[in-house]
Amino acid sequence: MKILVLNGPNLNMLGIREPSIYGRQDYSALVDFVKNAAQELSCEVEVRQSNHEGVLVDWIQEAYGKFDGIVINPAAYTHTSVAILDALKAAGLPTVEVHLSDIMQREEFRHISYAGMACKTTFKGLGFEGYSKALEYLMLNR
Ligand code: CA2
Repeated sequence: MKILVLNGPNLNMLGIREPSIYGRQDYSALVDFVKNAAQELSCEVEVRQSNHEGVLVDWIQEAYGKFDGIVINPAAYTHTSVAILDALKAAGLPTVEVHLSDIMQREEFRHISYAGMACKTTFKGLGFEGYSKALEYLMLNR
């Protein structure tokens, strides 16, 4: 099973500010964590990050026929992007949404997730662990 892991804007800044919300570890630690989790689950992963909505849309479209599933943390685009929602629907791959923080316990504008409407489930508020849970979910529900 080959899974595309996508991370949205500012996640490359992890560990630099707001450690009380996102933790102290940086983005490269997140990539290492996801790769280790994939190895333990015997699945293949490709991990990408972009600050640009259109790039994320392109990657989702291109995943069709190349990957068996998507794990996505769309970051701030979660709450704004109908384009990412439409791309996920168009690609039609099993997709799981992840958020490091619990978006439902934060500001009201973070309570809506457009991307989540095309996802099988969401793991939120579990930090890095949410990504391993998402990979596991895709492996068990393929
Ligand atoms: O909790 C999550 O994973 C989020 O997707 C993270 C996004 C936020 O906009 C979502 O509402 C929830 C933010 C990504 C990282 O933002 C940083 C901000 C300051 C310092 C470092 C990263």
